[in-house]
Amino acid sequence: MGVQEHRDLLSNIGVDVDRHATMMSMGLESYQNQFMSQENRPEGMKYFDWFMSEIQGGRIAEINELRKNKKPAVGTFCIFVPEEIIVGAGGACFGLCGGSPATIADAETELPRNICPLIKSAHGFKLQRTCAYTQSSDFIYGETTCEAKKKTWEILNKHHPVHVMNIPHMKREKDLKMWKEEIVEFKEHIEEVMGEKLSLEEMINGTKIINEKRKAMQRLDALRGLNPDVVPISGKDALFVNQMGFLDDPKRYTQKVNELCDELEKRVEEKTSVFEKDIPRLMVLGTPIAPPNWKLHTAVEGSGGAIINEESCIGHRYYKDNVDLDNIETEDDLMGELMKRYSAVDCACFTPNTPRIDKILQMYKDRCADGVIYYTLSFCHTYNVESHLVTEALEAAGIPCLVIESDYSPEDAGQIKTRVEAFLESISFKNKALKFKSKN
Ligand code: BJ8
Repeated sequence: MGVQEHRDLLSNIGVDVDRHATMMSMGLESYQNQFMSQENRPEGMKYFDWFMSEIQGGRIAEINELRKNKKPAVGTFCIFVPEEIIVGAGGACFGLCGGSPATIADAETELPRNICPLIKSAHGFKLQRTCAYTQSSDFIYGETTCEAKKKTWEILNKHHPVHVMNIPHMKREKDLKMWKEEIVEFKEHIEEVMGEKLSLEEMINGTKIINEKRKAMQRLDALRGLNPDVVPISGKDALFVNQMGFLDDPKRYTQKVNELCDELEKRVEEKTSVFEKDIPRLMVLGTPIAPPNWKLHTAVEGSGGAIINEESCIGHRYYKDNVDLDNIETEDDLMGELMKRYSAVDCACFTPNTPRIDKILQMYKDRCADGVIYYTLSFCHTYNVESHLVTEALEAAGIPCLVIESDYSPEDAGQIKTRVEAFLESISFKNKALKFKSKN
């Protein structure tokens, strides 16, 4: 099982198999240490442990089987790419955002040092040929959300075909009109790859599959965060499940997340928690947390806190909205509903982006959280600058907040842990004082 069994396939798609095998064995070891050592994990995590072992093996074989049948395999970097259309075409859509420090030095041979690590890590994977997903993609779909990304596409395109979707930075009527045209163009591009037209039924079918996937993720979000007395799954495990949603087959993934949720429902009923009672409940806000970037969750949950939600693109921002299929009669109706759904994404690349702040305050209240961590990747200017507005609103609402800016290097792990410990201590102190006050 795993990459060894698929060496021929990996070599055929241009993976540097020896370097890839070394990287995978390090990744698996890190996963075992950080995830499998947790106590009282739900049984349903066994599937995701298995998926991790096949992440660059069995799943890659599945994707390449689709390609053999002329189905599109599309690598993406953003939740703005309408995966419904790719899945409707019978193809595979997968995330390529990098979360590893191991490829950054190679990336810096072509990219400046002072840009976001997510982009550098992914670019480095391409230069090293150590990501079997990148190697399996017929093309990469980039977007124009931030400066680092949109200029990187021009360089990445020298190594792998990249198409770019123009995402507006405002949401005025004229911007939304252009956005809808971009979705239509995207569909036409997928048709070009397939060599045939996509029917409305196929696209509706793809949308139904992805709606079901997002519903399952919403269910997991509710179970882990909306029950103030019990945390039935660790934040680290829930994050991993969300991360795998960008790689796994969507139908199988939905089934496995729902099975996990059935188990979590029982845990909630029986008040089976993976953490001690009264543990500080934290939300994480900010930039995407791509695998294997588990640094923050490991620091928080190894210091006596529980993460009950990620307000991030690998998290709530991805699954919060579904596409309304109730009144679709024509392709134009569907394109309009896709545009509506995608333009509800509250990425910091938009100006203004006030709905994000209102949403965060509501999420905090609904989850009876005790504090938030605003997490940005270094050199992510949009999320970094927006942190000022978000933290101002949090402060006005009396919500404890810790801002952490970090990259993928392990060097600041100790410093992050110390800051998290101090933050958790102050929350515990505040909670104890409130309890005392309410008793007297
Ligand atoms: S919708 S958050 S996935 S753009 S690459 S913006 S971290 S500097 S990923 Fe994103 Fe789409 Fe928005 Fe979500 Fe910053 Fe880095 Fe840019 Fe990034």
